[in-house]
Amino acid sequence: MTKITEMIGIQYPIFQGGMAWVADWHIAAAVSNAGGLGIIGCGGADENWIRDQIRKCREATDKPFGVNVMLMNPRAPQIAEVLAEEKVKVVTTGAGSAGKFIPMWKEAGIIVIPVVPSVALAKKMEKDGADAVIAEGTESGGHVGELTTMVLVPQVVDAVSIPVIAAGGIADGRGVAASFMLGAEAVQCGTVFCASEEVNIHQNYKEMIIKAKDTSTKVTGRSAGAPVRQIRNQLTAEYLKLEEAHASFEELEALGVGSLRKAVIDGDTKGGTFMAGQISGMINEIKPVKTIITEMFLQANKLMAGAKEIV
Ligand code: TUI
Repeated sequence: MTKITEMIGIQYPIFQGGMAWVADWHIAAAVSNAGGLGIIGCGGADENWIRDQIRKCREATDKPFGVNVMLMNPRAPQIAEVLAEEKVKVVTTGAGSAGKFIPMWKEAGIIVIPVVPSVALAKKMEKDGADAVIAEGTESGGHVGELTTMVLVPQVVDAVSIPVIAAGGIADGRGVAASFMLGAEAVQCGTVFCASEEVNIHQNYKEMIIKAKDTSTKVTGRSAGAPVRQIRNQLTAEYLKLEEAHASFEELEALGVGSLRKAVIDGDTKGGTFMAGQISGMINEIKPVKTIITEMFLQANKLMAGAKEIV
């Protein structure tokens, strides 16, 4: 039991990251049914898609679940309204500042938890009325900030009074225990749920993660102002070569367009963007969601009980 499990009414203090294209109702319902907080990721989708996903998720679970809004999506304002209408239990946000939407969501009774890559944004979100923040380190897959989980989490914990959820590089009980030692009240995991039986993505995506080693991810898009961590392949090689040659924003965008769909739907191992975190190297097996979560917390509890003997 932590402040987060009590606030949301979940059994285990674990969120599933709202991964664009990957996190639809299938994985969200599976995680919620296993006692964590499943999250539907809006990514670049529109408000009709998300309304349909919320309804499907409500049919598949009677447990709390959340929705993530990717704030770089031009339709974020319309999506924000649908979430207020639907009165979803939890909203998380990423890739921007959630400030202007928070009053509308709070009025609808929604628990609002933005992802933050820095202390400054964590403080701003607290001031704007967020209920908690997810401090996400650069170990994560997808759109990343600069700081690692190890340095970001304790600094955010010291800077705000609301609960902090740790994200980035967590995929087993050691990561969970370490997060609690840093002052977190819960963890958020993405990559490990991409290697689950229930996630609705191409088998090649799952296998890319299983085969990855510690150094298999690369960050592309730094020069375009949108750094994205993904498993290296032909596309990342081409992209990084273009970036080194100071290619224009348009050229880079042309290479990346539709590439996440190519990964998730087509399983295009050469031309797809396989967003995944640095912890991919430690994930070697595809498991049911329930097994992932229960093993993680069994190990974390053992480690934390043992920690009393160390100190
Ligand atoms: O958002 C994520 N991860 C994502 S979003 C995504 S979709 C995408 N695809 C291609 C290019 C860009 C996005 C894939 N993965 N994680 C949460 C996160 N938020 N990481 C970093 C941030 C962040 C960065 C800057 C949050 C706020 C922020 O603030 C800027 C500001 O306006 O103050």
